Amino acid sequence: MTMNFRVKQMVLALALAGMTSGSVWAASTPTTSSVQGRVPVLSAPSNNATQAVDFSGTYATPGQLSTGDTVVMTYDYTDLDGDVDNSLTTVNWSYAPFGGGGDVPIAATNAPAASSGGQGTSTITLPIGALGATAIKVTVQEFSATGDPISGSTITVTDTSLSTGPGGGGGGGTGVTPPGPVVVGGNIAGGIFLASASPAAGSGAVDYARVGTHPLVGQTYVFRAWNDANNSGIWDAGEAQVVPVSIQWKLDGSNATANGTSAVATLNNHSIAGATSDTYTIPVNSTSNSGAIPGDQGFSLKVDFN
Ligand SMILES: [Ca+2]
Ligand SMILES: [Ca+2]
Repeated sequence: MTMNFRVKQMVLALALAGMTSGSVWAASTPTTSSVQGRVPVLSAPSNNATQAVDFSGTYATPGQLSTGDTVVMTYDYTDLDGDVDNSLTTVNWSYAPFGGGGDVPIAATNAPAASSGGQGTSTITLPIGALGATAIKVTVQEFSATGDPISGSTITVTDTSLSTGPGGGGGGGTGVTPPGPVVVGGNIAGGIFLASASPAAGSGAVDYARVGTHPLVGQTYVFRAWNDANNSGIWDAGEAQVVPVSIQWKLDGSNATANGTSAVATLNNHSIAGATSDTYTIPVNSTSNSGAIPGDQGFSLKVDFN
C-alpha cells in the first residue's frame, strides 16, 4: 500500500516536471513574415456598395443646394481584425469657386465609426463662398488606426449629387444631395440702397426694401447682399458683402397710386430688361420698361439674386 502510494507520487512528480519543461525546445523553425490582417472597408449604407459613401442633408430650398445647407457623408466601417476607424483623418471636402481658380476646402465636423460595423459621418455647412459652385466634392481614404494593411482605397467624389458619374464621380451609394449650382440660402440677405448713401456694413444706410420710404424717379439705387450672420435683415457691422452670381431688378404690383387718367396696370415680378447689374437708375416715363404710361411710378421695386 505504502509502496503503491510512493509510485503514484513519483508519477505525479514526473508529470508536473513534463508540464513545466515546455520552454526547453530541441529546435525551432525560422520565423514567418509578420502577421497581416484585413484591409479596412468603407461601404454605402444605402446599397452596401464597397468603396462607397452616402450623402444626406438639410436643404433650405428643396431640390437645390443653398449656402448654409448642411451636408452629411455617411459610411459603414468594417475591419475584420478589430482595427478601429481612422478614415476621417483623411477626409477632404471642397468646391470649385464660381469665378474660377483652385478648389477651396470646406471644414468638416467628423465622427468616426465607434467600431467595426458602426457608421462614420462627416458634416459640413455650405459656405457663402460656395455660391454658384456647380458641385461639392469630397475624398476619403479607407483607413484604420492600427493594423497591416492600415489603409485601403481612396474614394473620390467629384459631385455629391451623383450616385455614380463620369469617371466614377459619385459617392457610389444611392444617397445623394441635390445638384448644384449652389444658390443663395437663408444666411444671405439683400437690400436696395440709395447709391449716394454709399451703403456698407454697419453704415446705417436706409434699405428701401425694408423701410417705408419711396424710391424716386431719377435717383440711382444699388443692390447689396451680405452675410446676415445674426439674421436681422440689417447689414450690421462685421457682416461681409456677398457678390451674387446673378442680379435682376424687377417691378411689381399695381400702379394704382400713380395711374391718374391712364388705365391701372398690374405687373407680377416683371423683369426690367437690361437691369442686371447692381445699379439701377429709375427712368422717366418714356424710357421705363413697365409698359405703363406713368413709367415706373406706382410700382414697387425689388431685386431677385442668386
Ligand atoms: Ca485590419
Ligand atoms: Ca444682420
